[in-house]
Amino acid sequence: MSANPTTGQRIQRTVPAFTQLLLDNLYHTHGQAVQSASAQDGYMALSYSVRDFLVERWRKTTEAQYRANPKFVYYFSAEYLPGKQLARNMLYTDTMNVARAALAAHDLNVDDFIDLDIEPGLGNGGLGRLASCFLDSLATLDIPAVGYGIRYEYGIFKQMFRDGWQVEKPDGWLMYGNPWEFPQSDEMVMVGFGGTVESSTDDAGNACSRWLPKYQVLGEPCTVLVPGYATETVNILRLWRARATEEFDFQLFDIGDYVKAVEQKVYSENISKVLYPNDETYQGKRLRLQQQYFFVACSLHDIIRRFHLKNDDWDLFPQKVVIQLNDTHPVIAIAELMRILVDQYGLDWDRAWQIARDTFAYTCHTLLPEALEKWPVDLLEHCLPRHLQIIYDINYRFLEEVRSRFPGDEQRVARMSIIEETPRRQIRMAHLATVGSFAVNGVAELHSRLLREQTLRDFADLWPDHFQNKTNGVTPRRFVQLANPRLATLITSTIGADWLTDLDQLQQLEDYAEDAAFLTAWRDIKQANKVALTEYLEKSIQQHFHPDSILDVMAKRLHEYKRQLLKAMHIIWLYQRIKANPKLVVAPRTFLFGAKAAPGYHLAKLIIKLIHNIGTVVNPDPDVQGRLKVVFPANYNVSMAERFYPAADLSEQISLAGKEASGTGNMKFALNGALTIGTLDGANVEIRERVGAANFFLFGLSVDEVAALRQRGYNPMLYYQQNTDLRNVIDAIATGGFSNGDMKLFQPLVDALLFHDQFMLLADFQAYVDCCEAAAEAYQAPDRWTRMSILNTARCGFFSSDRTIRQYCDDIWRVDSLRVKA
Ligand code: NBG
Repeated sequence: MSANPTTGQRIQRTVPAFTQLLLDNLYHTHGQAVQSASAQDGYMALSYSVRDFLVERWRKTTEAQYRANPKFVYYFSAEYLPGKQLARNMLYTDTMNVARAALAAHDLNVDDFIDLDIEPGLGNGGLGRLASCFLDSLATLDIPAVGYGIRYEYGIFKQMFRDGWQVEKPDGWLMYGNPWEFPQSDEMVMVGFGGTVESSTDDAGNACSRWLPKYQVLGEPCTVLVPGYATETVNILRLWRARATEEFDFQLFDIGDYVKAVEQKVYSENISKVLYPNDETYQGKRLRLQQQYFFVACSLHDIIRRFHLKNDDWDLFPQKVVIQLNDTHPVIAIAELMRILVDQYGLDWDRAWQIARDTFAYTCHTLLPEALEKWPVDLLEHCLPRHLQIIYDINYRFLEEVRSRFPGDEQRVARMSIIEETPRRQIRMAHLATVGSFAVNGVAELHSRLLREQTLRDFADLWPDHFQNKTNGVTPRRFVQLANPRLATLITSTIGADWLTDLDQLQQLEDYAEDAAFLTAWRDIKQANKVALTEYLEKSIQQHFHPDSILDVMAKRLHEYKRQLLKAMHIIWLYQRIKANPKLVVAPRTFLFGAKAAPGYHLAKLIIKLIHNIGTVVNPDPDVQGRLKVVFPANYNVSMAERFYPAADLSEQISLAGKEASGTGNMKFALNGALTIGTLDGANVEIRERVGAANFFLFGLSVDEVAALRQRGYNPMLYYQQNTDLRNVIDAIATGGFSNGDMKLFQPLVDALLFHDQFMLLADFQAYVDCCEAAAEAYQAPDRWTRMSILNTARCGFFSSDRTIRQYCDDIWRVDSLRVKA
């Protein structure tokens, strides 16, 4: 079938047309004949065919955007976790049914191809997934937007378990090709590194600077299409890939030094080679700084090119461009834009600064000091000497402003400076971000308040209007419709399909919370989802859990502040109760974990090992009689998460209050009808407010109580001494109860608990155990539990990322939608 040259339209959504398209793509695009096609060939042909539908919309979107010359949102993020794309793209192009029918005619099952789709692991956790939810909502709301990031050749490591220990393997996700990206080498960008700065004076006597980089690296954009749901808009995500300017050095090659001949190429291309697998910790590694600069330099170049397509007055820039900085990772962009405006385009400093400051907005995603990036001054001097000068200039002017507002308060000046002087001279990227942006936001009410009152308090004193809150959200398309089709079907047949783009509509489900037939249908779906999950686990890791047991799930990155160890301690507590009295009536429970630990985070890895060892002791114990089960499949990722949410009964959100900025898994569980057991932390606070205190299992210290306890002097040992149950739990770990008598293995965990307990597990232990008991008790009344479950879904419409994005559009970005005509 050939394209219609005037409309570009060549595809129709009918089974014969789709069949033809598939064959055409298999043969012409992929170069394979039907007779010899493998499953992978079929997958590629199917993906290309679905992509064809997207391309048509993309062309239309690009055209409409070009014509309208609107303001664009540019989302800068070092991480994205888009999840599998084939099923999503089929849903969004409405091609699932024709594809299924076309394939069935050849005895092929569309689901087998969906399984072959690879998930890009270009992020660590919540921050990367949030970026992908935001792109989804931006397109769905028809907002002109482009995401920018890095095309890591290796994403987040693949996790395996060997004897209960985490083992990491490289994630070669591009091994079999990627049908979802368009490499656009004609739009390659040159990026400099290192070198020196040349100072001179222009004809008018003004000082000028020119950066003379030591070497250059090419950035090649790979464009991924981001469709909106139920709209024509297809936005793009541009991921930059580093390429060497020279393939090899001919002179060295000629004299036979083949390794040295390609050295520069290897060095350059290392920049986009691999994602740093840290979550909430920052490592001052040069390559990481190079990655950050590389992608923002490429992206700014691209943005300015796009701006100049239709505009030439720089003062219009902030009216056409808003750049959202996703955490501190892209913050060097502020200095880069200043460099471009001042050094390359000759704008005077004040005008350039006005433009930069009106263009950037910054989202902070943490409260942990170790996650706030700081770059050593000498490292910057070496890699980006001109940027360092610019940062000094920004800081000089900024500190003048602080001094004039708070005369004589030099301590404040030192606290607020972009440069930290001791123990080592470092650039505080969060300060640079705050100074160089017109808005700063946190990601949940509580988090935004703590940012204002603690982390960035001095800045909030200076510029109170700068600070905002934008509570996170999640896309209901992926996390309800695609992940939980049974529930989605029930919801749509009950209240219609509008909830998918207007999640507040879920409220209408409240009317059915007393309807016996609806309750049964709801419960049956949860049960079916649990059965499906147990079948999947059986098949993939030969582990089974009983679908009648309470499915209690803790799935998130492994970090001490998230307190997976507290969950482990609860399991041990339960086990000890059963051992003490095997006839005790306890509700059967399955504890399901999903978590990756940063490869260098030893305590986190030890917690993984402990959870595994608890499973090895508890699962086969005849006294337990299958009433407790610990399951911990390896390699938790977006696809696995999509299997967990629909099946979960209980969602564990048990971080120490004041540590989890927001959480987004908490929202996904609740939307799928899981009840939360949690602390007053991050977005839990808002979830509880919405679903109602009666439908949320709350425990633990509040932020204020944590602060007061620390003030008084927290001594974990007191709790250990005073609480027998707690002591028994810790003693069992310490004396080798879960390590075949080895008293050394878990000693670092025991010591951390007894002598530091930074995250106050011991203080919250009793409250947590009691709350778990209350939840298990509540589960015994199925109708009441189901009603609570329905109310969780019905009242969580607020947590749609569509709502979050609308708020960003109205309060920060000031952008309008641009509807693309069909
Ligand atoms: C994470 C927080 C989460 C939050 C996500 C998305 C970082 C630095 N922060 O609580 O820990 O939900 O960001 O905002 O990864």
